Amino acid sequence: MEEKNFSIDPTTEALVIKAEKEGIETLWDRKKIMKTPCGFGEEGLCCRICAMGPCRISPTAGKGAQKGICGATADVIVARNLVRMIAGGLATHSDHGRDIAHVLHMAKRDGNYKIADEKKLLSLAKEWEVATENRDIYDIAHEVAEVALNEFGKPFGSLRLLERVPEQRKQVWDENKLKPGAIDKEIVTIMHSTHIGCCADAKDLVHKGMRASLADGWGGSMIGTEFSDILFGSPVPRETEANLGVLEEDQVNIIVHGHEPSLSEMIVLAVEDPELLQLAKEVGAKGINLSGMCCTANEVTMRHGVKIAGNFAQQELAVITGAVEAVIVDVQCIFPALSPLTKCYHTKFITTSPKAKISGATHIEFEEEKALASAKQIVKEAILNFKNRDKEKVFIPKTKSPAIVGYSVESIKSQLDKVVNSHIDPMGTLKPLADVIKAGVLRGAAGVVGCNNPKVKHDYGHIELMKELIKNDVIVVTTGCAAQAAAKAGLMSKEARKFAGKGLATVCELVDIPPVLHMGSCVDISRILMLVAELAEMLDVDMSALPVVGAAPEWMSEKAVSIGTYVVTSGIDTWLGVAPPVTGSAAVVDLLTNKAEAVVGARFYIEPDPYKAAQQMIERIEEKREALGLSL
Ligand code: NFS
Ligand code: SF4
Repeated sequence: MEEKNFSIDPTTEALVIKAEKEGIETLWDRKKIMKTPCGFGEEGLCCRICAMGPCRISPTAGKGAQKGICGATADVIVARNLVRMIAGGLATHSDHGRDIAHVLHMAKRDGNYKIADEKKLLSLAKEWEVATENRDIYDIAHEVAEVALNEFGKPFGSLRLLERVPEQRKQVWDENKLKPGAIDKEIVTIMHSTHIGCCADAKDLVHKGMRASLADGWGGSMIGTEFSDILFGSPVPRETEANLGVLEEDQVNIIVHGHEPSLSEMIVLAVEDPELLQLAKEVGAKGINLSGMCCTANEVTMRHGVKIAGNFAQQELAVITGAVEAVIVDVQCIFPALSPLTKCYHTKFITTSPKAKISGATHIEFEEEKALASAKQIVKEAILNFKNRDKEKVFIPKTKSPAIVGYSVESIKSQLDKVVNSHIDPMGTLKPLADVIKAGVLRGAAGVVGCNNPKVKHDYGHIELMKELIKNDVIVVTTGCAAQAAAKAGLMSKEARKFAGKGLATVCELVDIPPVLHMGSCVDISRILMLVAELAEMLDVDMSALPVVGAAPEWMSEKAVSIGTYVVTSGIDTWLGVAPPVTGSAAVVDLLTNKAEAVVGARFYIEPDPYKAAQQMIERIEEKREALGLSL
């Protein structure tokens, strides 16, 4: 058998071998069949925007087609394709935010959805000037939800959450006309401007993309995070376990996969239902074992400690264990491949969102008004499926790692309170973090986020980069599938201090945190933005001056393009481990990896080697420290 070399995760290799024996394909097989990706597409040089085309521009200057039939140049085609990716990512994240706002809008004291964090709701009400005196908390919630829902389509003005941005950054955006309007409008503007015969200026297109991206990070995503916290509670540190070894041989295994916590929160409640537990016993199972994949896993692990089955590249492998009774999905990052795959096993593949029906799956529409009843029905299906499990086909790898998750900005502050002398310093701030950065005990901070992508060895990009950074006293915060990679690799356990440099290890000891902090799902990168914003205010500098960097070593989705862009536009340098499809235009590459810095104080770096990327990130951090006059 040929040697497997596409993952550093031992469960992945073991299950791919099982799949091969059973004649089952995985993403790596399909990748092989795909052979080399289309060169035009890879460089962003293929345009399918109108039916005169498709047009493809020769990547060699002076040879072959240099323009589309309409005359669009490589620069224009590449820029249009790129900003359409941003619009796609922005649409996805912000539609998630909107859905959660709708859930808050229908929250009721005696309903399925209640308010879990009143304090956060009241502070948001104050921020948005919603009256709170002598009002029922649910009335306040509904009005706050309405205000949020209006952010998507308001005809005038910029987004309310931009008020959270430090003054210096606001000025940068004002001066460069980067403040986004209504969230939906930003998406529509991109779709309009990239229509045949509309905007044909690469620089202006990229500018539109940057502006729109801010409506993701400081708009839709932030609404998603805030409202999820209000409804389901702001995360606090808690213990969990990660990797496919969390599946249990003698229990009904249910996996929630997708993104919006409105579904998974109800499943969390449903699996604790005494009647359903009884039913599980009746079918011969010892219990119901819930675990998660992708961002849904992040949402429920942050708030309930639900175990993490794996990240994006492992979704098929979970089914291949033969031990999963149901994979319950809502939206985003769900392989259509799960549909035929689950048919080879006994696994029920249940779609729940009208936005994501998948042919071959069982669709049980999740009706928010009767959320818990819908969730119970879905769980019941899974339990009844236990009897169909073929014991001969079951193989659950033993591998799993303990992890501490749940680092919202609030919980990071309360951890930091452990080292505050309350007679001198205020409690509940980031000051201790700012102090150790100033003193050089920590050199800086890095956000390592994003997906898995078979162009990179599974989890290798994330883990090697994180290890290099923490070894060099750079604290790492993470979300999404990168966070799950870290949890699986043991970087979120207290023992992981042994991988940290002396300074970081000391901080971890004193503050009682792991060196890599799980901050949630991808919409929760808004938490990272708030963390950086508050740190900038604390040090009274612009966000771009901080010794803070970002990276997406294994990114693949349009959402990631939008994220990377809003992170850079927010003044934070960002390293990509996979090149985006822009290399067909030297001008666009120059805008992103060079010229952006003069405008927003940050730029993209493309570096597939995690060691080199770490080195560059550390150098950049040291440059920023020097410019700030911080201790060397
Ligand atoms: Ni983020 Fe979450 Fe994972 Fe990538 Fe997909 S789950 S929103 S897009 S693959 S990190
Ligand atoms: Fe070709 Fe222009 Fe149509 Fe694109 S918009 S397909 S470049 S003619």
